[in-house]
Amino acid sequence: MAYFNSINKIAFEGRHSKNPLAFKYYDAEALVLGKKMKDHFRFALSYWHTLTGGGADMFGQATFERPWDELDGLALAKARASAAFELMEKLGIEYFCFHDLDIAPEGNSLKEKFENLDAIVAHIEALMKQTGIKLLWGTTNAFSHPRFVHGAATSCNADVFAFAAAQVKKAMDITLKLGGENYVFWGGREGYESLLNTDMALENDNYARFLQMAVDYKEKIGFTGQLLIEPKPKEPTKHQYDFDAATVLGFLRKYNLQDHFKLNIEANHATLAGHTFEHELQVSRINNALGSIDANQGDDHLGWDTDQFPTNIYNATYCMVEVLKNGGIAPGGLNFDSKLRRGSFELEDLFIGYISGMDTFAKGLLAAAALVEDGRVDTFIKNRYASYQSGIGKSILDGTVGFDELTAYAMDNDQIVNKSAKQEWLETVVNDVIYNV
Ligand code: XLS
Ligand code: CA
Ligand code: CA
Repeated sequence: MAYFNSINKIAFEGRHSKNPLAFKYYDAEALVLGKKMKDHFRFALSYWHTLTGGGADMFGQATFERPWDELDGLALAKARASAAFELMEKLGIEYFCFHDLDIAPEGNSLKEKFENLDAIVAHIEALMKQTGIKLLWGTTNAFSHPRFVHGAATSCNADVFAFAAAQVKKAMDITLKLGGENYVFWGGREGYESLLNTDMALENDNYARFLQMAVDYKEKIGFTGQLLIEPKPKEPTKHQYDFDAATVLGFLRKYNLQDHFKLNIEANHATLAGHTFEHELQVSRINNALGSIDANQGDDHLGWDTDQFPTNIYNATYCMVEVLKNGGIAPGGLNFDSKLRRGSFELEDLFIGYISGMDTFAKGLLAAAALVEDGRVDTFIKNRYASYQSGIGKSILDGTVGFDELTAYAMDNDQIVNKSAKQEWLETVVNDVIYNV
């Protein structure tokens, strides 16, 4: 059964098109720096916002009008899966990602939950075969149900730790069965509200124990995909353990897990942490840990995780500069961890949201490629550090001097001359490039 009958496959019509249901910049097969646009991104649909989100917020009920909402149980789950694949095919999106809870009903026991998952996975597998659409990553929702009130792997209750482990095991099995290329851990409720009731050291150790079990299980079942951790600083808990990229990298190194995990960086999680998106991407990249990207944006005037479809071309440009410098994002991708505003409740708004996000990133990719080719920014950065290419700077890099030698050098060179950082000029270079692509 088709759900979007009035909407045809979305075509690329070029930048002068005024058709809301057409791409203006995203031309999947077009080559950028010798690679197809679609392969730069590996765009993925996020199942939770797109299929299960209804637009409810803490003050009001769901508003979205969805034809599958008449159904419930497994029939609803199957209808949503069929709708997801129709949507992806029409948008030309080749990957999807999901939480276990997004695709199948919870049931009344763990056994029932697993049975529901098996039933729906068979349906999804058939849709994947039929369409050629692939799984970017699977994950587990270990944060919504009341049992996770105190966390999952960091819960004070060992029964919850065990339940979460069973859930992750099953979700990893499914990810393997569906040929998923990554498996994501987002900390959900792994954090705390008050130290008055929290043993932080034990919670941290347990979180590491849990992740080590996931690594062991991955090896046991022969899952060769990438394991990813997604940093987020707050929401739902006040102090999330996976605060930002640097915190997660420090945690992984403390527990000797750094060779097994890369990072899934989300745009608005970066801004909630007080960083820019590109900061988080670059911290990951220079630590050889950039694994995948959740592409969305927050609202400049709201301090929470609004998960909006990305429209900010500067952010998309800086993001794609990082992706290009990373040599691409595969086996990760760019998933739209984005949802519609509550007032955008019509079915076609789903298409408009994705088109807008894909066009924003396409424009960002073109600008990023132009910026790299233009070379003015990279050349400026290189020259800014020229003092390390010879003389005393080179000795510092070579490790041939210490405080004594540097003091002797500084005695004769204490009249320091610095040069301007030229930020305003560099910002006009970026504008110049963006305006002209
Ligand atoms: C929540 C996270 C979540 C993860 C997957 O803020 O973004 O959606 O991506 O659990
Ligand atoms: Ca996310
Ligand atoms: Ca988010």
